[in-house]
Amino acid sequence: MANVVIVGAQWGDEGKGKVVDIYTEYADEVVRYQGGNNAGHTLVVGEEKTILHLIPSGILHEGKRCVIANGVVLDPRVFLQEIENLKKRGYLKDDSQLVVDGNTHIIMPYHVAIDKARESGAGRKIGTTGRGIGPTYEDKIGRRGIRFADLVQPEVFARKVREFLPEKNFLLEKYLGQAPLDEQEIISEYGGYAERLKQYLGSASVLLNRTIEEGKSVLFEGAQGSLLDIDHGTYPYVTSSSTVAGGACTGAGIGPRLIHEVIGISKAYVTRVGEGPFPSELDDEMGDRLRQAGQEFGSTTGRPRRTGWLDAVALREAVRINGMTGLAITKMDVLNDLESIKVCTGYQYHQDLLTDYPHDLDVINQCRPVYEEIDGWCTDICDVTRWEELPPQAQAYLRKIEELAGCPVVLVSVGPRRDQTIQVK
Ligand code: 2SA
Ligand code: GDP
Ligand code: MG
Repeated sequence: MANVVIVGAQWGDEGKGKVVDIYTEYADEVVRYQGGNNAGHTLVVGEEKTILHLIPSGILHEGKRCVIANGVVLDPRVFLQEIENLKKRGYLKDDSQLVVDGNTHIIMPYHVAIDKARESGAGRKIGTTGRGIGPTYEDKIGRRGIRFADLVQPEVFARKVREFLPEKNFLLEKYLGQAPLDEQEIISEYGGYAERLKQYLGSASVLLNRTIEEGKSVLFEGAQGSLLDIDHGTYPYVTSSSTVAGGACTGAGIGPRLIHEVIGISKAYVTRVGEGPFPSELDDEMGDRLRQAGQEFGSTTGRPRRTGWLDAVALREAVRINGMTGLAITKMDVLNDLESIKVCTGYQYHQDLLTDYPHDLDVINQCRPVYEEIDGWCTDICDVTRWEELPPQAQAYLRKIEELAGCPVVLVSVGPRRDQTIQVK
């Protein structure tokens, strides 16, 4: 019985949805503990593709309880839409399969409006998904948030909207040049959700700790990636939550002693969407080639993702800040046609060779990647299911990643489907 945290080891979109789906088979419960519908987790079962933004990826497995824990920020419109879409397709037959913690903060229409206005204004852009994530976490930390338990009590909800909206409208109107939002419209629209949503109210901490005490297993599904973490990422070009494994404890109300494994997901190359430093970025034909071969477009916004070679400096950082016990390397098949592959082993900063990730933006922006070149395999590996069947060059690349990252590779993914997976013994 192991409780496993799955985290993105890069800047998101590493294939967490696929890997969580595989690990769910061994878990009794699956939990989202941070982020919101900025996430886009893709699962491919047979020929059917599902993209989940908010509901844990375990929902495709009947009988596995899925918990949206306190660390998440939840947009009720998106939540209801996702529930409806799942039900239409025959999933979530039993509503008790889904639980939302009462302390989960609600993404309000003003959060979305503020996020979008800031991103379209003259100031610094982060390249957010425009889903209101940052402004919602700001209000959580500023102690003026509205939580799921408030939302399902219409009077409490209305009181809080009346209390908080004037300040938001002042910001929207006077500073961001946007139309103010109507108090009554928000109260009646969201008030209408209470009836449909209250059945999902529960306590993540109580449920998860009970499940673990019963000897069952819990899987924690991280969203975004380690280098987008609010504390440890490439600040300020980060998301507003704790994306690292430690976030599972505060974000779900469990103690650190209960976590047994931390699996980091990394692509065999790197992508990033949004602004911010990316030392091994390929702004050339090779970058385009990776984007096309890997179909690197945002699962939530459709934005083209920036692409580059695997960055072992950033990966080592991710291994350390998460205390990773294993790495899953995805999208190996995307490199099938390449005669040679580069991996960034250090950064040249003036006279110095840096091997630890620098957190000063001025320093990162002046770093030049130092590469080691490795032979490609020039073979289609999409149907390989055993380590021994991988071409020697692919094995050597994976061993090189292990050595540079300082963490064993436990799983290799060679395509989007469940069966395109190699367990490494
Ligand atoms: P936000 O919206 O406040 O969280 O944006 C802040 C930064 O975090 C990045 N971010 C992401 N990066 C990769 N993937 C994400 N999810 C979607 C996907 C993204 C999409 O699965 O493809 O569809 O565009 C995600 N969510 C947030 C974001 O790009 C900013 O850099
Ligand atoms: P997540 O946010 O980490 O869950 O990742 P996304 O779902 O945003 O993006 C990963 C994309 O890669 C999805 O379209 C997956 O179906 C796809 N994918 C996952 N693993 C593999 C793989 O090994 N090979 C290929 N070609 N695609 C993969
Ligand atoms: Mg994604």
